[in-house]
Amino acid sequence: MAEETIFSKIIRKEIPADILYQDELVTAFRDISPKAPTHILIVPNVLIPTVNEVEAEHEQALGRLFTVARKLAAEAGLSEDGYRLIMNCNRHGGQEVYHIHMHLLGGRPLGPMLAR
Ligand code: DGP
Repeated sequence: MAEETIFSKIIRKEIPADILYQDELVTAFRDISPKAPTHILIVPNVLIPTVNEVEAEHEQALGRLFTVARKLAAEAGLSEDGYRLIMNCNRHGGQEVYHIHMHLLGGRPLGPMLAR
């Protein structure tokens, strides 16, 4: 069994977070340390530690990440100018919380995808 992270507690509303959306598959809440005017995390409710543990049974929840990202981006007024979706994996990817999550970033030009 994978070890739970702070995100499981946020999903269960055991600790506070600015939750913008929740359904039976995913939860979206504002990042505690925003890197852009809009910085939202969209997470599957089921604990999947990294993309390396993704299985076919997760496809519905992981697809929902995108429909919720599209909806929240539109609500934040980001659709036309654009935004960035990021999912980090393990050390080289810069993953800090081992419960996979999609970052939705926008509200300013975000610059090149990667710093050298
Ligand atoms: P990553 O590096 O991809 O694992 O991103 C983890 C993100 O999670 C990072 O941007 C900060 C955010 N984060 C960490 N702990 C908390 C928390 O307790 N609450 C919220 N809202 N965000 C958190």
